Amino acid sequence: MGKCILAMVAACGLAGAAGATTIVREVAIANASFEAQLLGDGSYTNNDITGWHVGGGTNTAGAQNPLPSALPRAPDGRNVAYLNTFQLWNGYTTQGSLWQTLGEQAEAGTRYTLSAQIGRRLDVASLPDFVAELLVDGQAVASGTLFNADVAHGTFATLAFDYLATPAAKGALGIRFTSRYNPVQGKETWQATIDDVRLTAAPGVPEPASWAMMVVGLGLAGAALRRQRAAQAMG
Ligand SMILES: [Ca+2]
Repeated sequence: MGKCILAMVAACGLAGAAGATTIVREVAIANASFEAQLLGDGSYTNNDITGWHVGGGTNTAGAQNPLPSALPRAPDGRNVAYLNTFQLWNGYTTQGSLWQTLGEQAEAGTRYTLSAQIGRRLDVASLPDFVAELLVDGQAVASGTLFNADVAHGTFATLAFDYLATPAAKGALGIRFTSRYNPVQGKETWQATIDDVRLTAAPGVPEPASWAMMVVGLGLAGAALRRQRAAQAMG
């Protein structure tokens, strides 16, 4: 009897999960495709991207409209953002960052997925080490990266990672990209380009581990029921 109940409930539960309508929605990001500034072919801004905070020093981050000799085409629109790393004549190293706080609070139980197109220029040696982070109240709660080998010269590749918000995550959502100087690059400029940043939110579904716990729990309940019946039969 216990086994029948267990099988029935587990089947219903799984069917419910599979049949549930998952509502995925976009969380608004200001200037997510970096098109807000009108830039001529090959031109760029220096530490100035509408809707984003930019840091790191001269020529380390900005918006640009790349020439075909740098990148064949932006994945979305004409402009992308760039993050540089390089070493100055005096040995001082620079790395760029751009970030923004979103107008939405983190909600426990929601699964957030951050994605972006990451480009590697034709005329720049390598993609710098960089990290993309999802922030809650200014603190990184999840992060992702792509390495040089992940992005062919002159192309873009998709970076995506997700985060299931915990009840402890309280505060406004935010996004940050930071490039990191790697000593092997010496004095060369390395550059990552970014386009089409997206953040989606969807109701979290139980992880496989949660299903396993539920099934174990039902099994224990079934065993207790069997013991109870056995005791009644004997009495
Ligand atoms: Ca764009």
